[in-house]
Amino acid sequence: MPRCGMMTLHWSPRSPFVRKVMIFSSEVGLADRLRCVRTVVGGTTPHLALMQDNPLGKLPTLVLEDGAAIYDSPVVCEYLDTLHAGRKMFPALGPQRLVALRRQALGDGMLDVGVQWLGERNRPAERQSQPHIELWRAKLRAAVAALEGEAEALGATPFGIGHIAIGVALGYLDFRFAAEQWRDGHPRLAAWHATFDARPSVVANVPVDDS
Ligand SMILES: N[C@@H](CCC(=O)N[C@@H](CS)C(=O)NCC(=O)O)C(=O)O
Repeated sequence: MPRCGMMTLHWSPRSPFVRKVMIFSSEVGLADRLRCVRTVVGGTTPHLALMQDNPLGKLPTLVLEDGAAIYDSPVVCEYLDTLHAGRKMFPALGPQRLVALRRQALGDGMLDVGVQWLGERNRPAERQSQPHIELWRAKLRAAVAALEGEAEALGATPFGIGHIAIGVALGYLDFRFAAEQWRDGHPRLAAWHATFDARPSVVANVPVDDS
């Protein structure tokens, strides 16, 4: 029998990894099971309370009904996928699962690069490493170019965890790196992302910089 208690999500409106979990929970009908607690991370001060639940001090961290905590976003999403009776967002073992997990890794990896880049950008100008910024720019451009080649396949496969991760990663480029204009030269990917952006789960979880 499905369990129906509340879970606590360490949450931030500007974290793309949290956004991924929020969109996922909305897609599978579990958004009302999450009690979101605004948790501020970043900078150099350790968040000792969060580190009780996740020693890495990262968002998202989900505290279950019994007090056990799980992280990171792939683990949280895969757990949420076990809690509903609808179509699964993580395909069962087989080639489709491998594709979905690889897409998730690409989207999450783009976010890792973007979060690093943002951290660098927030340092005093004279301490920023231009070679690192160029490296991160090159990686994100390569990822977008690879996704342009995969856009039609994305549209043709059932919506799932890979789509969510990639959609959130491209949304993060809009949120933090609009000047990069990732849509230029990538019309198929831009068209696919427009369909992603129109989903109610995505509209309900627009990123906000509340700093
Ligand atoms: N692999 C992790 C990455 C999570 C992550 O990097 N979260 C950022 C916020 S967007 C964070 O908590 N940063 C604070 C820190 O690293 O101290 C996931 O998928 O959840």
